[in-house]
Amino acid sequence: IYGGAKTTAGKHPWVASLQIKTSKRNTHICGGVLIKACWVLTAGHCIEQPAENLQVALGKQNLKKREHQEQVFDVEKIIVHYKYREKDGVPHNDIALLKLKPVDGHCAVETKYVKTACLPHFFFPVGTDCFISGWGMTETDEESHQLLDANVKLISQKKCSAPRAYDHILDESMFCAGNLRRPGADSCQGDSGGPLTCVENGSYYVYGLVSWGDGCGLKNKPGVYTQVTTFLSWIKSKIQSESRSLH
Ligand code: 4AZ
Repeated sequence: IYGGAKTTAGKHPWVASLQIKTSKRNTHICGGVLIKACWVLTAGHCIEQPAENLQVALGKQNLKKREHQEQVFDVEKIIVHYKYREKDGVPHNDIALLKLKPVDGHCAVETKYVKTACLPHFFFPVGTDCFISGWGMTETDEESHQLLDANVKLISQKKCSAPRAYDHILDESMFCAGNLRRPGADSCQGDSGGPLTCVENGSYYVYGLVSWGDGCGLKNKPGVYTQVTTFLSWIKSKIQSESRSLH
């Protein structure tokens, strides 16, 4: 996160760290967001490993420490969207579901530090102030051990498709957030798959997933996010069919 600040514990309890398990230590590769006890949303481009090599850590603040509030799960199944593809270096339909492997019959247990975010069943207006959070690159050119967050504003598709911004690149699976004129806060490498949340009536909605952008924190090049509303029926059908089937 560029232009961010260290979060207080429990401020973004749906944020997940997607990690590769290695013999030495686990390495954070992407963010994610808890939407149901056994289900985490992330970006399609985050999935380059088989499920056996991945784990999901919930309730984390400092990635370099073992924390009493953390809940760590193996991944039982990966479902990358059937229309996910990378074209000219740009990810389209950049979304995937991770099914967590239950421990003693249950996945995430709700605590002050681990909670689900709501799925958005409506659109937030352009200009809405929303949050981004993650452990990705900062303006000092290093990944953060501490979870950082920042505020970004939703930008219209028309403004973000202007020649000086992302001329003709955006489709309905994407939207931009940030500030075109005065860039400050932005997501960056390592934040991918993590949530952009917007608040309505005190509830936090996962409105976007960190997807891509031309650099980080650059003028006229805001962060681009996966539009979660576009994938609501896909998300619900996948979770339902998985929960219905017996294994
Ligand atoms: C990346 O490389 C990336 N500034 C993620 C987000 C943004 C740029 C790059 C947005 O994963």
